[in-house]
Amino acid sequence: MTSHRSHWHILGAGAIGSLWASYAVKHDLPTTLLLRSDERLSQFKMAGGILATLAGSAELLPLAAESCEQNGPPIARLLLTTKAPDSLSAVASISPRLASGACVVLLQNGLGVREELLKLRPDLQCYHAVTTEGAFRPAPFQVVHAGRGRTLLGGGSNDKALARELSVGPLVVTPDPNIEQALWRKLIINCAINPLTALYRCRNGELLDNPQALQQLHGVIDEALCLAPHLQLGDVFDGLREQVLDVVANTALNRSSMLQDIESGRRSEIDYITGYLCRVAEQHGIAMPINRQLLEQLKALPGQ
Ligand code: NAD
Ligand code: KPL
Repeated sequence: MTSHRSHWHILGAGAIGSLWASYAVKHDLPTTLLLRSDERLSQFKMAGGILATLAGSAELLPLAAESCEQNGPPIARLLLTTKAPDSLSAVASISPRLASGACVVLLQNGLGVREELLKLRPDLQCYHAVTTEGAFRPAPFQVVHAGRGRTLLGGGSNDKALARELSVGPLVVTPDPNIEQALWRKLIINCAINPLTALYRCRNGELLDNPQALQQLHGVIDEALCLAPHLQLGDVFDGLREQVLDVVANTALNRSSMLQDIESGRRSEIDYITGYLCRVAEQHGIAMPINRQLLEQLKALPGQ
């Protein structure tokens, strides 16, 4: 009954990639995880799959997995769930397997990866997805679905079919013909919250209690608003300040992904968040001193 469903490969078996893979296997979407090396693949096999806590109780899901170091059948549909800075090298490692004109859905925070991938492989059909699902990885090959959200997908002529295919169980993916707007709104939300929480080493909600951080947060938004007329994206930034403050309040207890990256010495997504905003502003001759300073401060931290 499900044999007509396309086969998806998922590159980036972290929290979000494992979340999609886990629901996919439970809802009969043929899916294969792509692990970075033969060594990771042996560890995965030893673990017996992904230990997934999707609705309170944990279950071991024996997912199909392959190593990026081995050749294999051609890949026609790829869900890319690496962090933004790892994307290009990850896709390059499987490029020989990526079919000509393959569909690649970028399910990530930040912007700028699409342009990098298209330089590497101009034939790819790249789509963007934006999600507010929440997942974390308590240990390798484990995932917890921590918060239900929604996911938008767009960027090409096949939005509807891809969104339908990637809707598995409670992960509902909705095609969005205005995905650029959703991406920009999410980008500004991340520009306002992520670098400040990483620099002040605080939870999202604590930004509201710190007058200096709050002033900077409003400064980030003011500068972003100056860009709005140049982006030709309609009313994309209307109500943005209120939306940022709502996200801060609704995720008050969260430690942002950038704070977590900085604290664990991983490279953060700053170049694809604040860095992207600053690059676009520069192309339009707009100064962004507050964002630029945050970018420089973040990049001066160890490991960045
Ligand atoms: P993660 O760090 O848990 O997962 C990324 C995975 O990519 C890791 O398992 C890593 O080993 C793998 N990877 C890196 N380089 C690779 C390579 N060369 N080959 C194969 N695999 C490679 O990150 P995440 O939390 O799943 O986030 C993924 C993206 O989704 C990020 O852009 C993040 O900002 C965004 N996001 C995450 C959440 C969430 O709740 N976790 C929510 C919304 C958006
Ligand atoms: O997307 C996020 C992140 O941490 O990357 C926010 C919305 C700031 C929630 O923590």
